[in-house]
Amino acid sequence: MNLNDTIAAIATAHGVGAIAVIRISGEDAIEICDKIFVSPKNKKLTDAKTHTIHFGKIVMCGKNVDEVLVSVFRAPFSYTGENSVEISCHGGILVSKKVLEAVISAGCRLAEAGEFTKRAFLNGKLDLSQAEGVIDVINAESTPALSLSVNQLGGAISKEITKIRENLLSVITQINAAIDYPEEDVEELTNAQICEKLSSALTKIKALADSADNGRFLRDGIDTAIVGKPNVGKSSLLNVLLGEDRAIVTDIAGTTRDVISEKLVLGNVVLNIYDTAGIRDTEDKIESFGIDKSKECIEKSELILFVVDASSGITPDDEEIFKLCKDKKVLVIANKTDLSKENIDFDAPVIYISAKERDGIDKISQKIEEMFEIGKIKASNNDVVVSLRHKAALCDAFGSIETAFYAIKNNTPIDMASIDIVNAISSLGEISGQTVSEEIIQNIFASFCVGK
Ligand SMILES: Nc1nc2c(ncn2[C@@H]2O[C@H](COP(=O)(O)OP(=O)(O)O)[C@@H](O)[C@H]2O)c(=O)[nH]1
Ligand SMILES: [Mg+2]
Repeated sequence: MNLNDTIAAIATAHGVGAIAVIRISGEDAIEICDKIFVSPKNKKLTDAKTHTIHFGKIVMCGKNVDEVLVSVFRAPFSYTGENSVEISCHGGILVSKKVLEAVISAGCRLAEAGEFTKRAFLNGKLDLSQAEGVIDVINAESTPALSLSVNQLGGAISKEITKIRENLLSVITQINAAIDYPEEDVEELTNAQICEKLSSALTKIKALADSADNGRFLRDGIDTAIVGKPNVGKSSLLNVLLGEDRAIVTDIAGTTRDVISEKLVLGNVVLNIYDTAGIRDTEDKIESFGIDKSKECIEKSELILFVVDASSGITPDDEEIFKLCKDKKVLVIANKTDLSKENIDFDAPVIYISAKERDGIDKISQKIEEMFEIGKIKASNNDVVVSLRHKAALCDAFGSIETAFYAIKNNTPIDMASIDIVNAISSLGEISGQTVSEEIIQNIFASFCVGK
């Protein structure tokens, strides 16, 4: 990928809409667009000031392609930091493709996935965690996930990491000064002072790393299995949560034989939800395959919606199934309260519903939010929740600082410990992108869409 090329792509979604935007970025963006742009008064885009909008036509091979508005952004005052042009044309699939074709024929190349944001990163417009925030904002499926991504885009993670890094850098500077100029009167940090600074860094890093699980639940959704005996209303629950008849519901036990998976947004939570075959002893080969899959599903889920029949009360089979879920977060859904409501008692929260009457369904999302402390996460505007990539870098940094901490505590020569502190600084730099490998950068931007 040559980053000196001028690139172009359709930035809006593929489909029919009111307008489509074709984005061009690179040194020659304005000149290239000028070749195919004709304004009513023959104004040239090359004379245009930055942040101005111009009405005119896109013309290719003497033919009008569309009437457009062209926005001009001059380096460094653009998203990418380069000269950039955005052509807003009519939002048809063909017309936007034709405008892109005209731009390409005037001398651009097609942008690769995420290349605009990659250029913004390389030009210092945003750091790597902010660039990741861009994709998270686009992909956010729930309100808290969106607000976290917007915080990340605004630099919330970068700010936290920079503070920790700067503290470690000041420790290193003072250690190095004491080593390099022992005869000079450098104010030396005592081992106790260094340990104090390292221990404060460890606390902060741990808190950040611990936030990753919450972040994953918010961003990617909670893997959730609906389990229970046959005929308790598992598939009915899935359907009522989805608001559509996704799974087959009958009064014949053993109807659901395969695992059905769906993603759904429930209040403030995103669930990757699996409806499973009811668990029971059976001679039926296909059904028992399904039951094995249900058990696998319990294993890989983070939340179990354990459905029981509130009208008939708990049976030994329910107790057995509950035992299979003992290591998981379990929410007991006592269904069929429209028939009657026995007391349902498990060592887990219980919610009474009627899937048939759609009664009590709201309480499910509220309870899940409580169980996963979603409210706590979305409470603060400045909350920082890191991704798994960030968590890995934080854990590396934690390990290095811990090694340095104990080395200094045990009076190991200070220059040994300083190597570990430098390693920690480098690990933290992977988050903001100062010390990250080209391969990681490549991977991150490859997950973007073309045009972003
Ligand atoms: N009265 C009543 N019947 C229900 C309710 N939920 C499900 N059912 C019925 O129970 C039977 C089994 O439902 P289904 O969703 O297929 O259960 P599954 O085997 O656990 O997936 C069907 O006849 C449903 O109509 C409910 O809330 N009240
Ligand atoms: Mg079913």
